[in-house]
Amino acid sequence: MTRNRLGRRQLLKAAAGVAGIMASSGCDNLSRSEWVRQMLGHTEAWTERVQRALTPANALAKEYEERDISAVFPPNGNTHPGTSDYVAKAERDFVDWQVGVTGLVAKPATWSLAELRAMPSRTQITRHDCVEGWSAIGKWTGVPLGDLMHLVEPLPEARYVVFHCADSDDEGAPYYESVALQDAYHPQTLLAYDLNGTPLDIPHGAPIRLRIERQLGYKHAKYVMGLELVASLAGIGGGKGGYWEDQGYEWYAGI
Ligand SMILES: Nc1nc2c(c(=O)[nH]1)N[C@H]1C(S)=C(S)[C@@H](COP(=O)(O)O)O[C@H]1N2
Ligand SMILES: [Mo]
Repeated sequence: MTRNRLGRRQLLKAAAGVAGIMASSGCDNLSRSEWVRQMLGHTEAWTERVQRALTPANALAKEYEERDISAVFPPNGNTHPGTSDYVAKAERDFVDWQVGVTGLVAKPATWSLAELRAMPSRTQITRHDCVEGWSAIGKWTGVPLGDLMHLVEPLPEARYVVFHCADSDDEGAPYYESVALQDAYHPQTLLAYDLNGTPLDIPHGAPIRLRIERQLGYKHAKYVMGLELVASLAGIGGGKGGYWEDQGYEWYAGI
């Protein structure tokens, strides 16, 4: 399929251009730059359409070998939620932490960390790519999000899964993310609780964080406290589907 490959290469070249701008200006400068924000807005729908057309919905991200695992997986963004509630739960190794699924589901459910750990798990060695210009290879273990979706039975009108996180920025805006319900069923989309064979530490998102391996780093929500299924992203946070998306980043951050 030479034509597809060519198209994909051109697409990746265009994406690399945007990533280059992001890397050279840094996330913070980028979010304040109005022209970049507008450019991202224009390319967004196009990017999702083109990428979904070129890549089958269930295509897997590349998986690596044990020997490829990075010696250091740098933490990025918030590295501690810092709330008294989170601190209290962390001190008790999250034994009384729970995550629930609410919103447009037939059977809302809540699980403890022990219950999640008792479910069938998947382990995958993948490369994490951050728009700030670094990447790292890590081994993630967790519950496939699709398994949890089967348990809660999404209603027909549900289109997105929203991840509510424990951390906020300096102005009190909470970190949150969202993905298409379709991508929740991708086999490499996990609620991960182990990194490189040990329980997630606080900098990397304890007790669970999202892994969504065909998307960029900022989609991988850490400190997940609750999931919500919705028909529209309007009315959540700034309405663009995620903390960084509200600052102008693309919602569909496919790689
Ligand atoms: N809750 C929360 N999730 C988050 C972030 C954050 O600041 N808060 N940063 C994102 C970004 S930009 C990246 S690159 C990854 C970093 O994951 P790591 O700290 O495990 O390297 O987490 C993402 N998920
Ligand atoms: Mo990132």
